[in-house]
Amino acid sequence: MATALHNLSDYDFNAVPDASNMIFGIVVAEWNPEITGTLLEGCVATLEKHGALTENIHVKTVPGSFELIYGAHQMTLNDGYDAVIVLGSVIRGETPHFDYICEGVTAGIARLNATSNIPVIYGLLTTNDLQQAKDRAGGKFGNKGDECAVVAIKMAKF
Ligand code: DLZ
Repeated sequence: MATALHNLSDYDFNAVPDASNMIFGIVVAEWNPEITGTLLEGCVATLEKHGALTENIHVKTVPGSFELIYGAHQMTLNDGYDAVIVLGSVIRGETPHFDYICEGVTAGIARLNATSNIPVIYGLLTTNDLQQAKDRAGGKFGNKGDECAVVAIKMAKF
């Protein structure tokens, strides 16, 4: 059955809700720290820009991106969070390890989104080389950490 047609002007796609009453968990991977550190800085700064209180942004580190799944799952079990954000950087190497990690993390986070009561935001950079990662972590293509913060706020309000 066709859905009712709404006016586009009913929606403001650019509006970001106020985050001052929201609590966020961030899980960040220690692999490629130059990249994940910058993702984290951007993410926290953007959450705060939209009103989140510093004490309501809880950061935990995990050794590598594969552990983001476990870390995020633990945070979803904690009643207090409005959204969880995972931040990692996987850089293609000489072995198929890259594909296994990317596919594993992607499937794991997708599954958490389908089974948890809160959204889990996917901030995993998957790049062929370090320069591509830098371009997306505060470089010419912006900072994926900033984007994840805005997505987390919007999804927390969903
Ligand atoms: C093993 C591994 C490799 C080869 N590359 C990366 C990477 O580019 N980025 C990342 O975050 N983690 C990497 N890891 C570590 C795995 O994510 C994981 O920590 C280990 O396989 C142990 O479970």
